[in-house]
Amino acid sequence: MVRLRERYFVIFGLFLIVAICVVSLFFLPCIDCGNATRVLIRSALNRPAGRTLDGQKLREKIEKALPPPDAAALASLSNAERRAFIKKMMKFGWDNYKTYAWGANELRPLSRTGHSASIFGNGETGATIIDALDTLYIMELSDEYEVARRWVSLNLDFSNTKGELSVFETNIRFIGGLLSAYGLTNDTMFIDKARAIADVLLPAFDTPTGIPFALVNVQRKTAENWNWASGGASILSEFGSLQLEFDYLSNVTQNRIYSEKVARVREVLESLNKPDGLYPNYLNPRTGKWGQQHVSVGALGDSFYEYLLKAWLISDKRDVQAKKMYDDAVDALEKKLLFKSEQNQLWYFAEKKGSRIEHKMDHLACFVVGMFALQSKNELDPERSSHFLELAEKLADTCHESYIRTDTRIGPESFRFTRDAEAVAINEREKYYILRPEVIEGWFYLWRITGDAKYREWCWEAAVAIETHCRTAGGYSGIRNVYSTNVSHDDVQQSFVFAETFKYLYLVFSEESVIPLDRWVFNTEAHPFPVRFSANASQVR
Ligand code: DMJ
Repeated sequence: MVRLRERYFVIFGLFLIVAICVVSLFFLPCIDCGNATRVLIRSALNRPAGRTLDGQKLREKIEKALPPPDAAALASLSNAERRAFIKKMMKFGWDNYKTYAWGANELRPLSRTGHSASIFGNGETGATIIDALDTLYIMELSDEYEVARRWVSLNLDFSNTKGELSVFETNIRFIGGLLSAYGLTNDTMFIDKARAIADVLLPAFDTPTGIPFALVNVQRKTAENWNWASGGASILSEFGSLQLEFDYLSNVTQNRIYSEKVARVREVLESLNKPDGLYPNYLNPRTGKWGQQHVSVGALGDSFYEYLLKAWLISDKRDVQAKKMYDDAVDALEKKLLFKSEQNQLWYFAEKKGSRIEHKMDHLACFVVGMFALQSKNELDPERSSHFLELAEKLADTCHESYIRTDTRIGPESFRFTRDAEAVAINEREKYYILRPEVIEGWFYLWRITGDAKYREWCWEAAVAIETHCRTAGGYSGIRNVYSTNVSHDDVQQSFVFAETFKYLYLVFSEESVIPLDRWVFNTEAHPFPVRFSANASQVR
C-alpha cells in the first residue's frame, strides 16, 4: 500500500516537473525567440479547440524565429568576403524560387508557392528568371545561369498569356532582361525571345498620338489604360521608359519598327507645351493633352527623366535632343520642387499636385541620386558637373537619413518633411519596404564616381539590414513596417531584387572593370546595355 502511494508521488512529481518546464517557456524573454521548437509549442498550445492551426501564421512565426545574422562578425568582413556574401544572398533567393516557384513570375517565400502580380497578366512567364539572368551571369553563377537560359529557350512564351500585361513592366523586365543577356553573352536566342515579346506589345501604340496605352490584352490584341489613371491617361514614367529597349531591339534585329514607335513618343513629348517647364505625370493618348497636373520624380514620373539622360549616354552622346530635353526637365524640377528641411537642411524633392506642394519623397525618387551622379560624370560643362554632383551627394544623404531613422535600418516606401518630421514616414501605409533598389543604386553610382568609401559602407549596412529583416527560411520577403524590428513579412520576393538590389550590391564590392560605366548603361531595371550597342562578352569583366 505504502509502496503504491510512493509510486504515485514519483509519477506526480515527474508530471509536475514536465508541466513547470512547458509553462516556463511562456515566460522566457522575447530576445530568445530564436527557437522554432518553442514557437511551435506555443502555437500548438494556443490553438483553439476544434480549429486547425493557421499554416500561414505558423510559418510566419517560424520565419521570424530564424536567428539574426551576427552583426559584429558581418561588420568585420573584408570586401572580397562581402562580395561573396552578396553572391550567397542571390543564390539563397534564387534556390528558393527554383524549389518552390519555378516558372511562376515570383515566389511567395512564406507560403512557398508561386506568385504573380497583375502587371504580368495571367500566365507562368518566369519574370524572376528573366530578371535574374544577367545578374547570375555577372556573378559567375554558371550552373544557375545555364538552367535559367534553358528555361527561357524552352518555355518563355507570352502567346498564351491571358488578362492584361503592363507594357512598361514587360518592357523593362522581360525585353530589358533578355537584351541584356544577349549583350553580355552574344547568344542570339535571347534576341528572338525579346522580339516575340515586343511584337505582343505593339498594339499598345495604335493610338491617335502614338503615345502608347499602358496595358495590352495578348489574346484580343487590344490595349487600354489603367482605369485609375486621370481620365484615361497614359503614365509618363511608363511610356517614357521604352526607348533604350526598343532602340536596342531595332539595332539587333535590323527592324526599324521598334525605334520608330519610340521616336514618335519623343516627338510628341518634345512638341508639347510644358507648364513651367515641368512634365505632368498624365498624358491622354487620344487627345495629346496633359491630364491631372501631378509632377514627381518618384512614382509615375521617375524613369522618364532617367531615360532621357541614358538615351544620350547610350548613343555615345550623339542624341543631343535627348540631352537638351533632359537638361530642361531637371532644371525645371530643381527650380520648382527641390527643398531643404527646416530642421537639418536635408535636401529633398517634393511633389506637385495642381498648385499644392506635397513635402513627400518616395523611396523610388532616390533613384535621382544615381541619375545626377551619372550626369555629373558625363557633363561637358564643369560647372554643371560639380553642381549635379553636389545635388547627388546631398540627396544621397537624405535617402540615407530615411534608412537610419528606422528601427530596421531600412528606409520606408515614402518619407515626409513637416515642421515636426524629417525624412520619416508618417502614414501607416507608407512604412513598408518591398526589396526596392533605388537607394542602394544611388550609393553604387556615387561609390563608382567619387570613390568615397562611405557609400560602400552604407550599401553594406543596407545589405546586412535586408539579411536581418527580410530573409525568411523560404527566400527574401518585403516587410510591412520598417519602424519595427518585430517584422511582419509581406510574403513576396519581388523579381527586381535579383535584377537590381543584389546586382548593385555585388557591383559595389567588385572591381570597377566589372560592367564599367563608360561602356554599359543600365536600363531602369538595372539590365546593362552596351554603349552604342556594340559591346560583346569580352567587355564584361
Ligand atoms: C523596378 O521595376 C524599376 O526600378 C522601376 O523603374 C521602378 N520600380 C521597380 C523597383 O523599385
